[in-house]
Amino acid sequence: MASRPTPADKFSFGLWTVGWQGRDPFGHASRAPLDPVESVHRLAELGAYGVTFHDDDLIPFGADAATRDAQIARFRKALDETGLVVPMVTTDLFQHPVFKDGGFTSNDRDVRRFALRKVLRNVDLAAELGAKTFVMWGGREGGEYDVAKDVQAALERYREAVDLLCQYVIDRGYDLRFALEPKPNEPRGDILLPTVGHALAFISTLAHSERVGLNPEVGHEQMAGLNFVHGIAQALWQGKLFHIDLNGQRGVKYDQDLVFGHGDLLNAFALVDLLEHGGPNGGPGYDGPRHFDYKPSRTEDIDGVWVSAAANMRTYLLLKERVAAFRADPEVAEAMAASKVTELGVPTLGGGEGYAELLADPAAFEEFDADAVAARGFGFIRLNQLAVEHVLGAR
Ligand code: 3MF
Ligand code: MG
Ligand code: MG
Repeated sequence: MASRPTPADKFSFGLWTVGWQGRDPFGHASRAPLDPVESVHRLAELGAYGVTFHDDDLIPFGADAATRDAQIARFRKALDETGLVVPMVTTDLFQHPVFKDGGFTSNDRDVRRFALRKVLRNVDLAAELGAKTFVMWGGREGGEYDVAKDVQAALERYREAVDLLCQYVIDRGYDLRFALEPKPNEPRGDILLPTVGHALAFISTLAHSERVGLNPEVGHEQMAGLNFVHGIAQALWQGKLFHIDLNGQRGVKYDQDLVFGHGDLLNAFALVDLLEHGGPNGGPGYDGPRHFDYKPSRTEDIDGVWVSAAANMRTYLLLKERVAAFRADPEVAEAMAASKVTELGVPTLGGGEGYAELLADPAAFEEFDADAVAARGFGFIRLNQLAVEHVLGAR
């Protein structure tokens, strides 16, 4: 059975996750507010190593300087008492109605200038607290009406904002990178940079693209019907997995923010395998924070909140254990070879070969027996069943 989480596991939580009061579009809050100081202590007791936050999770929007300083001081004291670190900070550009048409891409220029000032202020706080990643989820960047948003101009404004923020961080000498968080919809009908792929393409246009990567979230890609493991594999392959939001989602529907593994468990198994071990042909894994961005369902009381926080970490550790057993199973190794999973790691061209040599190789074409090769099965189902049996603890 999986061991208890420890700081070495690098589990982190957003203040807004355990602190969610259960307010949804159809119902009032079902839980009392939670003091961030209490959250820090409880998360540390449960074995987390880090805590993250939006500015407004800690400091009420519009608070005066004295209130802001006092809140930060209380939070810092809790960090010192528990040893919890702040690996990531983010800015709330979605709750206040001033951002109802977005922050960086609002049609209203004054709002865009205010949004940038809000983020710049929070970037300073992130650097002060030692965060290495600054996440930007543009939840309100988007629209409902195609004729009301010039998407090309919005992308120009988005790039203008990210370029400015990068320049600021470079000029201040902060050891901080940005991670964009794609999401297809909710709260906007359509959000800009809706998927990992869109965000990667956007990043390639930036002035300081090396400083900008991704913070993909399990449920966000799954809301778009996409395979999260494929998205993460590509982000890793491009050196862009700067951070990750782990949670659970059951298919293409509203944003559920379930506990990690409480959605597509087999995909979660493959995800933990990829993060922990990298690809089976030596592709990179991930050593950053295992950050949970979930919501303790509205049905739970405060005890249920802490049960759910522990459940995220325990599920991850159980999957990590199951994945290790899968990787160590000789039958799995044999099935992977039989399925040619490892043959995909072999370059298609031989050393020194180019198109001329390929054209001159009769085995590649003239003598290639397509029908005979087509008759061979790949054995993927046997391999997948071995994975299922490891997940179920049957092997
Ligand atoms: C919404 C999210 C966001 C982001 C957060 C971090 C409120 O679906 O996932 O959580 O993760 O803003 O930047
Ligand atoms: Mg989310
Ligand atoms: Mg998220």
